[in-house]
Amino acid sequence: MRLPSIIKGDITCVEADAIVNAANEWMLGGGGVDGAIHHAAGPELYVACKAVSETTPGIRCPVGEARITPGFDLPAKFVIHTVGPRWKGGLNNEEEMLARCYRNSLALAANNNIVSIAFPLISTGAFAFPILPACRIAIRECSTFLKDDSLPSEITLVAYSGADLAALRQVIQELK
Ligand code: AR6
Repeated sequence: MRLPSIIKGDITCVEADAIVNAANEWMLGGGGVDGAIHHAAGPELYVACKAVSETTPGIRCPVGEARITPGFDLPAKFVIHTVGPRWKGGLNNEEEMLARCYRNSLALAANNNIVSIAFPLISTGAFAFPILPACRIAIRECSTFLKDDSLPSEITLVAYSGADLAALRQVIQELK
């Protein structure tokens, strides 16, 4: 099984073709990694996000889906915005919705001939998804994508904290 690479750091500094943003359905910025990405990309990112068409009033990216914009001032050429589920106890399809974030982001990357992509741990901050199940889903979905020879062929999971890095490493150990 091919596993995604795991690093600790700030995703806004990662030199991949695309980085993924843990956005919200409005896609107009926020806190956490979303705020950091908008800050590093510069104001053009907000303009590009605002130009994304709305599926229903105010909603540019429903939970589990993904949208792409340029990366502007980021080292990454593209930002793929996805919206994770808010954790509400686990009985509201949260696991499947989180899996869809990874799957749809990777499919959108493939459609844009993206070779390298880096993800933060979607939903594990403000949206309160428990860290270990979130890491299991992230690693499983990335590994599934890496099975065939299709793009993207270089997938990195970026842990922001030491605790998140330890959780990712624990899941890798479980798979060995
Ligand atoms: N690089 C990598 N990972 C980061 C960075 C960074 N610079 N900053 C934070 N993280 P969160 P969510 C990690 O809250 O849970 C926003 O307001 C963080 O430690 O950013 O999906 C949006 O607008 C955590 O592990 O995203 C939405 O409203 C992970 O990124 C909402 O929060 C995700 O934490 C989305 O919540």
